[in-house]
Amino acid sequence: MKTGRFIALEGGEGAGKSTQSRLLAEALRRQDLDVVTTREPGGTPGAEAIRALLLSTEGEGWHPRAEALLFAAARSDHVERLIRPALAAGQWVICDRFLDSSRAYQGGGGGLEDADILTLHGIGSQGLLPDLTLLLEVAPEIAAARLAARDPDGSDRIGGRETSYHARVTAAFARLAEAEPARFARIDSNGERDAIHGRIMDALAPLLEPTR
Ligand code: Z5A
Repeated sequence: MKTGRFIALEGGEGAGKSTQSRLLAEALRRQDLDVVTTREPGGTPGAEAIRALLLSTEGEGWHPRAEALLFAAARSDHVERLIRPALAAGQWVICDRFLDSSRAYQGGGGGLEDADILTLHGIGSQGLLPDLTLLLEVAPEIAAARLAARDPDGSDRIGGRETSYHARVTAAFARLAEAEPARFARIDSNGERDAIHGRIMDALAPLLEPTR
């Protein structure tokens, strides 16, 4: 039986995670692998309901600690009801954002302790980690141009935060990847979609070998 793998894509807004998730899933399916694509926050009905609470621009928004708890609760439902069953069935799970987004946004951006976010992940999701996390890194002005073209009417509650918040998020992602180079592949995500996809397939090659 083929072994399921868990791949997460991380990075700031406009890095191209959704685009590259789609291209990756198509490429893996061409290799006859059974692939599930999903996203965070979301992926199950319960987690999608929490997503609406988190990203709505109505009301005063959440305190950073409440926000972290909501992301962890959404992730818990997603892991229990979708990710673990898919992996157990031998499927490849490609997830647009996972735990490291909480560490970068609620930790780096929001000022929460990394250890507290990991504790929440231990409680909610029994500490599940991806086999590989692809960190898509793009110059801020390129990401901004992509988003301006896609979302001329503005962003959601978290995307719309000030530039300094997003700079802290970017720095936190880089720190996480530097601290755990075996768990992360850093992908230069400037340039053409197909060239970026090629870099991702190169990074994934070691995981693909044993499944053939
Ligand atoms: N969040 C959090 O705070 N804590 C957590 O634990 C989690 C999430 C899990 C979710 O927003 C928000 O929740 C997010 C982090 C926070 N907020 N922020 N910032 P979301 O799911 O709505 O959005 P996103 O995750 O930030 O993704 P995005 O804005 O859709 O960006 P993307 O997926 O990385 O990019 P894309 O959709 O693939 O591409 C953006 C546009 O650029 C699109 O029009 C593409 O066609 C275009 N594109 C993509 N690649 C290229 C290239 N190579 N060249 C030219 N154009 C391109």
